[in-house]
Amino acid sequence: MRTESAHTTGPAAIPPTFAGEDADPAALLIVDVQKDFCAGGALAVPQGDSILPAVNRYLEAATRAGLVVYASRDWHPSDSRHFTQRGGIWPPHCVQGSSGAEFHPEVKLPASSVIISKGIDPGADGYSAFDGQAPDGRRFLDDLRQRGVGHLYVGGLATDYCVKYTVLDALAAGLMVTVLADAIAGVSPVGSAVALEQMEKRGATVRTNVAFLDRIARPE
Ligand code: VGL
Ligand code: ZN
Repeated sequence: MRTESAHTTGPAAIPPTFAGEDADPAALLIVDVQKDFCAGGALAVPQGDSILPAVNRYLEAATRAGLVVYASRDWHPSDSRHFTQRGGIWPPHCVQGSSGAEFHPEVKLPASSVIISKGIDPGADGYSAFDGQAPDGRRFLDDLRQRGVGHLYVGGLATDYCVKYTVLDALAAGLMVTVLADAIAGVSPVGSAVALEQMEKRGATVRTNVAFLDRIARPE
């Protein structure tokens, strides 16, 4: 009995996937915190501005912990089919190069942030950051893969549209996803509650006050 149990304990008892996934680099993605989605903007999300302090706390904590920081932006051509005058459901917003498309001036994005532009195709809504591209033209998923990112932490606007579609695409791509519940706001309260349920059902973890402390490398 004693000799047999010696064969079943030790390293084999550690779930093989856990250590690997957790050791992968992580990234923070802040979705669409742009002027048009905040108070006074063309498509203001109720309470959109209320997430700004939390977003800044996460940006600071992520930078300290060495996470890659991405910021997506809605970046539509003025003739987008996403807009009401072309048959879509939204008033014009985040038109490429416009003031409303700028990041909110209070968001403290580190200079090293990778900007992901999405909604560029005039024929598509482009809600998901995974429809977007990095400044060098590479798709978001290719950039994540190149950096070996295995875990994406997500905050931003709006819970029931761009955050939701981005999170579902991230899960479909096999990434671990943590939704930062204190750093998101939605267009509709009911839509946002349903969206969070969908994200959790597909495997996302929803958390608040994430400090990324487990990501900070400590000397032995
Ligand atoms: C978004 C509506 C229209 C978003 C973008 O960023 O969630 N919502 N375009
Ligand atoms: Zn849009």
